[in-house]
Amino acid sequence: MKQIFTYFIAATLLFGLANCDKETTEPDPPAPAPEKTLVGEEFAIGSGLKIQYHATEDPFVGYNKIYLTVKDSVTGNVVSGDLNIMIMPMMDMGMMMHSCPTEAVEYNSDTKEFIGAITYVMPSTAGTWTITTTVTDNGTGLTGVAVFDFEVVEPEEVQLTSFISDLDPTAKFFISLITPKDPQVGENDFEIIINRKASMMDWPYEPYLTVEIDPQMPSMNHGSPNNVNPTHIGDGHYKGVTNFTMTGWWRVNMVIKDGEGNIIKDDVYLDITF
Ligand SMILES: [Cu+2]
Repeated sequence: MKQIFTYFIAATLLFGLANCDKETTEPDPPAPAPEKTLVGEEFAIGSGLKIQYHATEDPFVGYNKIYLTVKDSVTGNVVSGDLNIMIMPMMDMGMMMHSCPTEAVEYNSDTKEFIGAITYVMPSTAGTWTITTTVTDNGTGLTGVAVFDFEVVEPEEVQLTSFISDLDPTAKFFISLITPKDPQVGENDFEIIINRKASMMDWPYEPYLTVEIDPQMPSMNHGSPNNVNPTHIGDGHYKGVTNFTMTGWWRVNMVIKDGEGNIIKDDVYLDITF
């Protein structure tokens, strides 16, 4: 009898612990993915296809993730076949034309979308943006070109900053904010992409830099502990952690060093207010 009772106690304890464990490890529900809206829809002349350009925000100066859906221009059915898509943004400023940084479009078989990125470097108030999208259907061998033109706006809070190297007046860099987009009090993933303007048409990403961050609240004259300097994670993306200890206006100050550790700029920043 005593033995059975002991088992009973043990079972109760185990059950209790298991229950307790279950309660405390229940994960927070994931934040809902931002809603995507249709930015534009154009026929890819010559291919029998049309392309829809979706984004979670209206096109803005900064790093824009883009989601392209390809449809049969007659039936309207989503085409998920073997396609290649190239994007070429161009800004016509009257006296001159230039492109901007892009990320190669890749197919996501789960969502049947072609996902890439464009970093618009200027708003449409300075000229006209056109995004030439070339789609090749590897099945039929047909190629078509769709041209998008829409407004690119300056966001309320700057998402892209540029600077010229203190060591090389010909080297111009662009830093774009990727996250946080929806900052919270506490530690936030801080991700940026850095590109160099090699020419009007060539804007490669920069993988060899060192970035040191120092978030400050200028209005209250304090910083925060436990920040992690962003390090290169691939394709010019640098990821670290910013700790925002309260809501308000934060200035993430950055010191940028070259591959040898020489400071190329020590007064760059991105403001994040929430
Ligand atoms: Cu321009």
